[in-house]
Amino acid sequence: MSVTFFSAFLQLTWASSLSFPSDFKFGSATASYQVEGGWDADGKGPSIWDRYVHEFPGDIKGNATGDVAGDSYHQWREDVKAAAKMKLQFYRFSINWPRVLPTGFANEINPAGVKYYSDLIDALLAEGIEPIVTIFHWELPVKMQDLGGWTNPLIVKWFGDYARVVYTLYADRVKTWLTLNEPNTVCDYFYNSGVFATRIKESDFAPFLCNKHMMLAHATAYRIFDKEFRPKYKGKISIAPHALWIEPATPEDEALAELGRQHQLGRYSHPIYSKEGGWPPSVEKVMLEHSLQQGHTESRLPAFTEQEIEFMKGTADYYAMNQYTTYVIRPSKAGDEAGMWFLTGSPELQATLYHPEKATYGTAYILPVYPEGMRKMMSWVKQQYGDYPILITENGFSSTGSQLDDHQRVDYIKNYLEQILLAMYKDKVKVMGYTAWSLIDSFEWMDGYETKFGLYEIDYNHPNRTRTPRLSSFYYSCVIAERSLDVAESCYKKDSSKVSSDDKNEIDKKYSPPVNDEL
Ligand code: GBH
Repeated sequence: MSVTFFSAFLQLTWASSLSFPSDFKFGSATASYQVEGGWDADGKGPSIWDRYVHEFPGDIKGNATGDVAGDSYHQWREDVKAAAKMKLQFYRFSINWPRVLPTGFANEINPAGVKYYSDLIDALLAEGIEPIVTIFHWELPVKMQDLGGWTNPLIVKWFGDYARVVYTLYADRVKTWLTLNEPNTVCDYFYNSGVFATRIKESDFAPFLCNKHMMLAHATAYRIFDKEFRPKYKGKISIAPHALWIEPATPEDEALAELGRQHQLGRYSHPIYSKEGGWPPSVEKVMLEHSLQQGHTESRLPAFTEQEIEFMKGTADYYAMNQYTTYVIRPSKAGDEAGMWFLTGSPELQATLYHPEKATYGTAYILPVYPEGMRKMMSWVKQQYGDYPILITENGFSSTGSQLDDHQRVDYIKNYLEQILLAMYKDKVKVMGYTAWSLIDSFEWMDGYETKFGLYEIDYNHPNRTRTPRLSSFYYSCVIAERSLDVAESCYKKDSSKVSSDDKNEIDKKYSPPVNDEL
């Protein structure tokens, strides 16, 4: 047992176990635009990301685009192989909307796109890996963006139609679904910062219209699944918000911290998981007061009708969350700049956000490493919404350069998993499983390819985008094999002989690498 392991080991032996229950599942994830490439292959339509990276290359580090990325559109067998080598129990990937529906609308389907995901699902199932599918991880079809995107109420219906197509194609084999990835990042972060693919900076209305429509779109997709598909195919469905934990700067700031949590996560959870439904009352109040003060006649947080509140209530079978980080909140002082939610603060909450003093960092400065936030976030969800089983749908560490010996990523995974064990054994939180972000290096949005999250490295100079396991993939496969954090010392060391012998194993023989004909 390594030395770094010791402190949490002590805490956990108190909690009696470093082992995960037999029904706890381990997986890893990617998102379509971040890994697929094949941006205009075989009848795919353009998404806002395709348009954005071509029109404004200077916005993104290294003028990077996702045109080829990890080339998973052609190299997906290598991804299945990587997942199989670690003996992942599930692989979470997302469907690129205009790859299946070129304009976004359900009247025209792209057969090559349909086949791509179908083949991937079949190959995963053949390896005993459960596919978990995210229906939307940010690639909005351009036509829909031009019609207002997530600020247009009609998108609720459009998304429902798209979801129905996807269920019709894959619900026979996919049993765990996520409607939207990080609706709060899409609505709050993107519209408040004006970066990212829409390039629209509008903080007064867009975040809140988008919030409302994303909640209704999620609920629509849930209701369609529940009524038209669940009776025949079974399955579970949820939504995966960015669960940023918010700590008070001082004990006196706890009420503000609670308001911050409701503003960050409550607006995306309360309509679904609370008994009364609708917006969190504390946020509703602050938004109304602030809007009236500004001279508006009603709240900028658009109201739901009674019918809509009923329609959204209970539309999740489990609680999914992406959990990476923790910020600290304090009341804004005179002289503070008006903050931007959820990076530096909020004018509505008159609050300022900053990073925890104790935090450490990977390459992504925006995501301070703070493992205790994981346990606190999970316990908060239980306390707020009751005993929904929780699936951690993303958690991961960012590095740069090749770094095959990624000890920091190993520590990160271990430290966060310890906190999950504490949440389970000490706080009695029900947990379904853990998803390591990400299976392979990927196009890291504004950070291009410099920031890497992969358990597998991608060689972007190789035409086939070769995948090479990092130490973290060995470590993670040890944890999966042992179903425990009490793993052999050798799991912390990269064994180069293991890499080469692994390359000749059964899984490799089954998959002959396809030739990349795009390059
Ligand atoms: C996740 O969001 C995303 O779901 C995933 O796609 C992504 O790869 C992962 O983070 C790692 O970043 O580009 O500099 O403007 C976590 C919350 C909020 C983190 C938005 C990155 C943008 C930073 N994300 N933020 S920047």
